[in-house]
This record gives sequence, C-alpha cells and structure tokens, in this order.
Amino acid sequence: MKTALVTGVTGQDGSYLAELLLNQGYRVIGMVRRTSSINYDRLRHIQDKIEIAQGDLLDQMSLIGILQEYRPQEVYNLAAQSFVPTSFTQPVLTGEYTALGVTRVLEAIRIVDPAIRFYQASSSEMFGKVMEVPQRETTHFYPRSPYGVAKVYGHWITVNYRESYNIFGVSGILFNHESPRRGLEFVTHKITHAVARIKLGLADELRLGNLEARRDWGYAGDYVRAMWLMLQQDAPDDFVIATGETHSVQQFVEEAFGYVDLDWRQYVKQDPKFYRPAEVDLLVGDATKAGRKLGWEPTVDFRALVRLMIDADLKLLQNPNHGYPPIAEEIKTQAGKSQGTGKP
Ligand code: NAP
Ligand code: F7E
Repeated sequence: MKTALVTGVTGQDGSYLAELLLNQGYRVIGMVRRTSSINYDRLRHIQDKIEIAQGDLLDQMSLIGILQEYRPQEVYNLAAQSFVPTSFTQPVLTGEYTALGVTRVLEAIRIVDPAIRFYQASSSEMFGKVMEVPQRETTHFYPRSPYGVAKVYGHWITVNYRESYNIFGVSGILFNHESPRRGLEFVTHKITHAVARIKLGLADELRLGNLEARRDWGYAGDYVRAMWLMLQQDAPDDFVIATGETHSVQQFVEEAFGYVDLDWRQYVKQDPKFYRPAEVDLLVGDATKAGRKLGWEPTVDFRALVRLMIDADLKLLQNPNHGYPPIAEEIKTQAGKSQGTGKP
C-alpha cells in the first residue's frame, strides 16, 4: 500500500484528490493547519478513511516532522492562498504560503527522503497577460497578480529541485477547475449559488465584477486524476491541464440563469468592488501533451459543469445536511439529466 501526503486537503482539490487516492488503495495523510474551529466539510464523506496530520506551510519543522512520521512515497502540494483578489490585499502573506511554502515542502523532501515524488499545483494564472493562444507548456509566463507571481516562483523552484537534486518534482499547470465544492468567493460558485438562492426565493440580486473575462473552466474531479497520473510516469515532466474551450463570465451567467428559466438581466448588477487592479482577460489551454503522454482528457463539458453545480447548490440549500456527494455521484446526476429535459 502506497502512502500519499496531501497538503491543502480541506480545500476543493484536496477533497477530490483524497477521494481518488483512497479509491486507488492509498493510505492518505491529509495535512491541515491549526484553526480555532475545525472545518472538514469537504471531507465529511471520507473523514474516517483518511489520517489528519497537523502542519503549516509557514512552519518548516512541521513539514519535516510529518514526512519523518508518515514516510509517504508521494506528496501533493495543494495548499496555498489561492484567491486572486486576496493576493492583492495580502501580497506578502500570499508569497509566504504560495511561493516560499513550496520551497519549504521541497526542502523537507530533500532532507527526509529525496525519493519522494512531488506534485506542485501550478496555475494558468502564471500565463496572465497571455503571450500565446492557446497556452501550452512552452508559453512564456506573464503573471498579473501577486498570486500569479507567487505561483511562477513555486513552478520554477520545483523545476530547480528536479534539476539540482534529481527530485521527482512535477508541476501541473491547471486551468480553472470548479465543482460544488469550490469556495463561494470564486466566480463560478458565486454565480451558481446565487442562482439557486434566487430560484428558491432566498435572494434577489447577484453583484459581479468584470463579465468579459474569459476562462477555460473544467471539472475538479477530472483535474485531480491528472495530478495522480503525473506522479505515475517514468520521468518527471510538466503538463498543461485544460478543456481547450473558453467562455466569458457573462456566458457562464447566461447558462446558469437559463438552466433555471430566469432572465439574468433582471438580477445581475455590476459592482466596481469586484474589479481587480490588473485582470487576466483570456485563458484557454492546450492539453495535447497531457492527452498524448498521460492519456488524460476531461469528461465534463462547460454546460454539464454549470448544471451539476446548480443541481448541487439547489440540493444543499434545500437540505443543508445533505453534504457533498462523491465524484461519481455528481457526474452521474448530470449525465442522467442530459437525457431528459435537462431542467432541475
Ligand atoms: P482552496 O480550495 O483554496 O484550498 C487551499 C487549501 O490550502 C486549503 O486546504 C487551505 O486550508 C490550505 N492552506 C492555505 N494556507 C495554508 C497554510 N499556510 N498551511 C497549510 N495549508 C494551507 O484551493 P483549490 O481550489 O483546492 O486549489 C488547490 C491548489 O491548486 C492551490 O494551490 C491553488 O492555488 C491551485 N490551483 C487551483 C486551481 C483551481 O482552479 N481550483 C487552478 C490552478 C491551481 P484551510 O482550509 O485551513 O484554509
Ligand atoms: O475569477 C471575474 C474575475 O476568482 C474568474 C483560482 O482558483 O483560477 C482561479 O483564479 C474571473 C476573473 O478565479 C467576479 O475578474 C467577475 O477574471 O473565479 P475567479 P481566477 O481569478 O481565475 C486560477 C486558475 C487559480 O489558480 C486560482 O487559484 O471572474 N469576476 N466578477 C469575478 N471573480 C470573482 N471571484 N468574483 C466576482 O464577483
């Protein structure tokens, strides 16, 4: 039985990855930081199957201690300050977590066991003001936020430890991926949650920023599979993971309101508060290399993604104890829908 350590296990991707690793027969160690109130909501359905280890990306000794105690063969570094607007208001802290945090994990690996395979959660935000369309592994980075800058550091320090110490370190350059477990401040979940609330008569408006920004949105359940595949290869390499389709925030809004038969123009208000000091206007990824070398491809398209998120939000709002369904159930629900009327 292999042991994997997942940092950021309480986040969106951490919960899906932990689920996938358990299904693959792994012993899963989830690293959590100490907080005054515990929030394992996203892990509720697998909480008794994983082991929790306390550690923090800011604390080098805690990372070394966890590796010494659990002796994982694989480490997935998903922990980060991941919200772009917060990176503008807390740029130094973002650098500590999202940039230097990666070095601390790599240092722990180098000291305790350099044979550990390491996955770094790199991001399409590194492409920022894009130098090429679509973006691929060879596209130059031009980050547009302290978050993006920190991710570029994390990316290159991973390459550097691979080249300097022969560590099996890979970076997955993942484009936006979403799910019912996405944080509510990210635009997709902000939209689907508001749509569900409006549909149920619990809200009457949705305030958003820039509706013109375009993103390549995929489903988180698909993207964690790519992370795992990257660590199963013979040699370490970096991969872009994306759907290859791009949509504007407004298109997401239209699809979401349309699904529940509402006219978005009656509810959406633009609010300058949600604009950013510098914007990433257009992201669309080319995942050809991942398709060829990993055999990876996405299974959930844009429309199905919007719908499965709204279905889940409607269900949760109507029954708050329902919790998050596992990956397979989320996809099954939506696949079933597309054969019927497609409406909730
Ligand atoms: P998320 O939901 O925001 O989760 C972030 C996780 O990091 C949480 O578990 C959080 O713990 C943990 N964390 C934050 N600071 C920490 C610290 N100092 N020490 C230990 N843990 C800490 O993010 P996500 O969407 O799952 O994304 C996972 C990773 O992929 C992140 O690195 C993100 O930057 C990157 N990424 C995400 C996307 C995407 O579209 N989702 C795309 C590309 C890359 P708490 O629960 O305690 O806050
Ligand atoms: O914004 C626009 C906003 O916050 C998407 C993170 O997971 O993906 C994520 O970063 C777009 C931006 O995600 C609102 O201006 C309009 O253009 O959902 P988001 P993000 O910034 O793309 C990457 C790949 C990561 O790595 C990050 O960790 O939507 N937008 N109105 C809005 N965005 C938000 N949040 N809220 C609005 O009201």
